Amino acid sequence: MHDKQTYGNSYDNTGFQHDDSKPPPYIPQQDVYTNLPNYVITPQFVGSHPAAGPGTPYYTEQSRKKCTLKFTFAIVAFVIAVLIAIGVLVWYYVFFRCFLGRPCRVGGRCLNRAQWCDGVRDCPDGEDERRCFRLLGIDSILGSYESDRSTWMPVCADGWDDNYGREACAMMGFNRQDFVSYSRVSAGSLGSNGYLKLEPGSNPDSGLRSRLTHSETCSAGVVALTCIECGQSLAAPNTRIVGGTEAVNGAWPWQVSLQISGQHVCGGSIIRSSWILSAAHCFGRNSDPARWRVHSGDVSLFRMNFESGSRVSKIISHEGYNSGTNDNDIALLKLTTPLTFTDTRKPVCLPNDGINISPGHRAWISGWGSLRQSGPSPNILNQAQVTIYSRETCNAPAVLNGGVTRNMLCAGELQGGVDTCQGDSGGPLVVKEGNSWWLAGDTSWGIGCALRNKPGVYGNVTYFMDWIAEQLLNE
Ligand code: 4AZ
Repeated sequence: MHDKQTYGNSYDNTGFQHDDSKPPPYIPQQDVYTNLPNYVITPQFVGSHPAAGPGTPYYTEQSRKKCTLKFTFAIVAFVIAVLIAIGVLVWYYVFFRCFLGRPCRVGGRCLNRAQWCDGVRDCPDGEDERRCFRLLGIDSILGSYESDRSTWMPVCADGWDDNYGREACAMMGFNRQDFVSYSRVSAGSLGSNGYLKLEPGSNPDSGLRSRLTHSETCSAGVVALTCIECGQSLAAPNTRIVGGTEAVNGAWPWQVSLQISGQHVCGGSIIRSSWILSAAHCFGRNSDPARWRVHSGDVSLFRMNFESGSRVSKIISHEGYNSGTNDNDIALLKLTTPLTFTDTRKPVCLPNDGINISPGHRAWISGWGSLRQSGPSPNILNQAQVTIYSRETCNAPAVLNGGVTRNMLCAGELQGGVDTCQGDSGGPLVVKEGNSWWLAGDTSWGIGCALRNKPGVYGNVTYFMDWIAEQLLNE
């Protein structure tokens, strides 16, 4: 965590090619093959024309016809090859792999859209009935995917109870034991296209999704769910602080220290009692779960290291992580034994759809990373407030020069002086919306630390929500 402005050397950004390093554009030569006068000698005939004898011209009417024929044949062959390639691609994506959405084939054909989230398991692994529920906005309103209309709709609270709530939460990858409660709230504009409502008298043994049918009206408000108590801080600062300051216990209770042989290596965030979210690049060289310990529940590394920490049973790095570009820099750690939550050890909320993480929004970063580039690291957790910038701002040539992809989020202070640094990686970037703190990013990369015009880059957690749900559901 940086608390001071430094103007050290910066790394070259290799994620972008200047135009002048690209090959020049292809400029077609006009009429190279057509309209050739008879006496022009084309290279393939020089000295090798079979009809050419002493005193005879190299180029004859016959050879000109032959040449045109060859050329026509080449064009036809090329067009056929392109058509075959297009045909293979269409077959591969439409019928074999399924181009969009839930990739599953039934009877050799890609599953029809109307069969997603219709309550019937069509795919062998039930892929078509996964990700059919999600939470919307700061109220965590339950939404379900309506395949007939290809849209998400709020669930009406008519006939709802806690057991349905628990089931919906479990289908989104939450633990049933973590379920807190459901409440009824006003749908507002969310209900403008109608609702999904429990059908009275539907078979209680069939899946929840198959019991929901479309309805234009809803008399009891819509369902809001607290699937886990999350994002509650005892002592988060509420004043603006420039540069880093020391955090107090309970301010960021989701912050963990990921260690190897008693040494802090990376940060991470508690998202469930058995799951830590961190950055994939932390595990490039150290992918063996047995080497890692997860320390939590205190701002002091020294005090935490009196205890042995939690063991890790599995490390899931994003399969699309690219160490060259830092694309998809996210990982999940499964703990051998679930954590017991306390005032200083609690999960952060994962971002619901519709949580405001837009440019200009203020966010907080925390970590035990170095206090300046190549500088010392603190024993006490540091915290700082940063501004979220748009991808356009960050991708400007003078800033991060095109290195920020859709699955990254960029935040800091353009004037420099506040930033994450080495050792903060994997740790949280959080925003407060409503009464809760939401995990917007995981610390990923940057050019130096706290340099002017070099904000830090974070994994965009919202972008990875489907990936996260998939990993939690698979376990
Ligand atoms: C690092 O080396 C690192 N300024 C993390 C974040 C930033 C720079 C470096 C962002 O882990």
